[in-house]
Amino acid sequence: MERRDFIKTGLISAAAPTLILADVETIKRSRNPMALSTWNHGLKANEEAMKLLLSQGNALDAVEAGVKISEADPTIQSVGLGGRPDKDGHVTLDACIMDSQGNAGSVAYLQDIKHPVSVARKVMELTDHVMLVGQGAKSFAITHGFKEENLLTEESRTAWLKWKKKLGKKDDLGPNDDHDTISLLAQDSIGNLAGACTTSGLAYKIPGRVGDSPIIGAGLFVDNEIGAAGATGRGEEVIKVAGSFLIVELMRQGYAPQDACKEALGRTIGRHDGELAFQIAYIALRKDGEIGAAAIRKGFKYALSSGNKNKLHSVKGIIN
Ligand code: SD4
Repeated sequence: MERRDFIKTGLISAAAPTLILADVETIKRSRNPMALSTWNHGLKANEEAMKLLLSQGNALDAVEAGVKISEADPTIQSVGLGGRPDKDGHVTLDACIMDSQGNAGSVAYLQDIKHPVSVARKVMELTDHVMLVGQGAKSFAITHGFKEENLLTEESRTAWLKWKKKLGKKDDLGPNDDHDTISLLAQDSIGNLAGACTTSGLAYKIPGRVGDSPIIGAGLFVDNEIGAAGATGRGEEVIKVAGSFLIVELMRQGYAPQDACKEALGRTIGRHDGELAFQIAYIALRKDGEIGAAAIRKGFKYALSSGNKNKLHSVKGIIN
């Protein structure tokens, strides 16, 4: 039973049973499946997600299958295999997933497992926890059949070694503007929403650092009544405003998805005087299919797919 059905049933069942039926019908009525994701590689992820969505697959399977394409691609250096490592050369991955029932699973600081999003899904479905980190997450993954493998490709290793050579004694972080985290939001043919977010985090981060991507409400949030939102960019700043949750709540209050994304960015911009040296971008998908996307700085792109269309769109930055 949908949460909304339950609420409706609880509130008005005695008075107006026909209304309840009508409402269930509205929820179940068929919709145009859609996939919305961050960055250029979102196109391929959407394509995979849409294969499922267009054959009556559910949104949860679609978002998982979609982002797994990015996780498995060694040329995408901010997600999964081939991700840029931390300061010490270790690839550490963060991911989360949410379904239409408000269930959530997440892993952080996971090493040597190519598909953190699938481990996150297992956490959601097989445990009563939401988040596993580090060695615990890895042991859990191995117990559930995930293969241990080296995720540091030669290309990422060479780039890391080059970065290390240039590193000054006081530097703690590497480049922070090289973002490509994938957040993917989808709606299936019965109107249900789901989302996934997966990343190797900031390049050359301090070992142990976890960003927004595996944090429910920061990197991703889904409320099947209202909509879904996902983030990419400087995770610390997304966490501080609970960015994705904020966007869904703003949509609940009546903000259009686009305005909700901008307002969430405004909260961050408002915390900083003058020049912002980092990027954050959000995407949002409202229950009725309207979407929004906004970024602090220029350069952000999102991929939107519905029907047989799958297109990349550029977003103007709010401050440049
Ligand atoms: C993080 N949000 O770990 C991620 C970084 C990112 O593409 O988006 N990279 O903070």
